[in-house]
Amino acid sequence: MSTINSELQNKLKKAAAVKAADYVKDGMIVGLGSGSTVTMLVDELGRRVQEKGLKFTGVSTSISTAKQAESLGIKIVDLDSIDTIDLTIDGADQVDSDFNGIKGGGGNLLWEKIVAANSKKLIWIVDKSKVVDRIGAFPLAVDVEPFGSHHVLKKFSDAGFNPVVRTDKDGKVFKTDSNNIILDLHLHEINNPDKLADTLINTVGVVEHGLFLNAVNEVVVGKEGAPQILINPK
Ligand code: ABF
Repeated sequence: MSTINSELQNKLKKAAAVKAADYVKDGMIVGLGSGSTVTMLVDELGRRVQEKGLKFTGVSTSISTAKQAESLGIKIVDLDSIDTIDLTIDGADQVDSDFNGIKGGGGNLLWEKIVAANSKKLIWIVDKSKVVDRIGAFPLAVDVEPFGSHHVLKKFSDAGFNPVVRTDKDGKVFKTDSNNIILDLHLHEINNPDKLADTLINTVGVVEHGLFLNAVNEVVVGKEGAPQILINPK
């Protein structure tokens, strides 16, 4: 994983976000992801709503994205009020050459996966540092029901997943928008993501995990020069 300074990273995130905004057309229902890159996307979409009269409906993957979008004049509706989402644009923590990704650094992976599962097309916007040969160096977030979560923690620890209960900046246990907790697995590398995904989702008490396997259709990569569009052939 390449490391870049935060100033350059933000520049590259913004370039990817602005490029992805071009995919949003009048009348679309658009899933809006979470994280700092999507925050830049929503800012750009808000500008186009206000200055160019862009008209679309948003479905948010987090309370914070919904608040930001509505403050910019973007209409947000509940996922259950629509049949399907035309396009979802979200961020990612890592994505590899098999179009497998790790998401959940922001703790919104459950709603992100639900929105993605109800979308005709899924696009991720990342800076070049997120593109890796093999996912796993970024801690893998697992969304866990609080009731009995210590038993899940022990199971993961016994399995060698090095689980850590996520805490917030005040040292309190982090709670998701669904009031669940997050266990971050420090795996360093993931040799068989499909097998790991099966193990995690079949662990009683796990609600969802941050492995998004072969789910994304396109990845817009902010890099020096024009953003690169990676298209998943599968
Ligand atoms: C979100 O985007 C999360 O799934 C992921 O952790 C985050 C990436 O954050 P950022 O864009 O701030 O790097 O969808």
